[in-house]
Amino acid sequence: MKAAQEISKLEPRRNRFDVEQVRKDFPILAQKVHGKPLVYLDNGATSQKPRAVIEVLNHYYAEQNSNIHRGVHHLSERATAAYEAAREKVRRFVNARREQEIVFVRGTTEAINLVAQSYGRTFLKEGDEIIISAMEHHSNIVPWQMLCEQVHARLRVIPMNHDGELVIDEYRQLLNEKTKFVSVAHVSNALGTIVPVKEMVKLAHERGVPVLVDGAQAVPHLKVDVQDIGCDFYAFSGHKMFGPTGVGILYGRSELLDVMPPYQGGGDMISLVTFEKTHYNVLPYKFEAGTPHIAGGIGLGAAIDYLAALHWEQVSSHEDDLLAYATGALSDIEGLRIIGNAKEKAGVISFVFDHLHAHDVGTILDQEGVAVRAGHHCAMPVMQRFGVPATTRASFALYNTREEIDALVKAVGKALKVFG
Ligand code: C6P
Repeated sequence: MKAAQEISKLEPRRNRFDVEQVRKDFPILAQKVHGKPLVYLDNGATSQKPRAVIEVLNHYYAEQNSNIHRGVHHLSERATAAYEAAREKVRRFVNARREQEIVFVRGTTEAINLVAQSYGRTFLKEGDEIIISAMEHHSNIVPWQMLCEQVHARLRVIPMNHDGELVIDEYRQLLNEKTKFVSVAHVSNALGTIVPVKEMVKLAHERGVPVLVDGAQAVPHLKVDVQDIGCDFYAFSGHKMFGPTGVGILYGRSELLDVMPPYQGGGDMISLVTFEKTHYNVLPYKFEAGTPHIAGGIGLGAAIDYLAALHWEQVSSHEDDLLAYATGALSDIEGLRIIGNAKEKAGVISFVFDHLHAHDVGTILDQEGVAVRAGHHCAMPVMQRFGVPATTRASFALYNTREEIDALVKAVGKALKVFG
């Protein structure tokens, strides 16, 4: 394979996506770390924020700050309108049928816990089975294990092959009359695998089994259409798609949300409270107890506006180019092994060296200004499947460049020199 720098010279960019212009929208990227230009390749953990989002957050606190759904005064009405406008932006972003199907939560983790506790505790019972996959993040394992303990259900796991792809035939075998729920990631955070969720939903629905898709790593990379996927629930976090931390979304089909009890009790999720009985609010407020992350919701709306102004096809082809370029360049390094070689992948590359710990690699990379994640990526079973304690993970976003991948490759070379 050609060296990274050679590929860079030989193959001009295939699209007209102006990445330098995009980079100017993200002020944090201009800084130096340890005297080197920051190369931020830890987007799977959290993405950076465009100025448009930062300004909306500032503006909210400087000009609009007020509680929502409660006040009769001007500021409260403005804050409520901005928050509800953000809900509509999210609805359009994932193509949900109605705003009532968009529940603001803290993030993917809370969304999955909500479904496990509300739907799961109501509709699952002893002997029932829940299917997840071998590539799940802990957030899509532990809530189901907790539910299994509570209702005495059983967790079944779809295996994956050595490339990090789910074995769909095994999934078919696992689906049976005891299956009462399926919950799978759309994109693996540790491997980058894009999972054929539409096909998997179809197979589950043939048996009347509802499906939750964990979209945490999908929304920054793929055009998500919940109606096309056909899933019953779709969970994601704002902070991985250029929005603020502390806010995320649970999309749920209203037919299911309607029959689910609230997850938490408190203000805003009620229509009438007496000491004898409480009547719950309508959707989606039934699931939104307490004062929400108002600025976060509005900021997430701004992140969606930002993405909507870009051409999705160009963003996709830029990210595909980065992934192909990085895969080629890293594969050239002697002793480096990429974990996760699925045919369909989003912008994530996990790699290991047999005699070098991922944390040591990550530390040297940091000295070179290159930010990656090293560890188990909250997906310990994935590490166990591949027999490694940890990987070094580079995860890309739309503002990354081939030059940054060259810097990554150079820094990995330095780590190899340092640790012999
Ligand atoms: N993965 C990573 O570095 P929260 O923390 O709720 O925003 O997202 C949880 C989560 C759920 N599912 C998947 C597939 C994820 O990747 C994550 C978060 C980060 O890979 C932080 S551990």
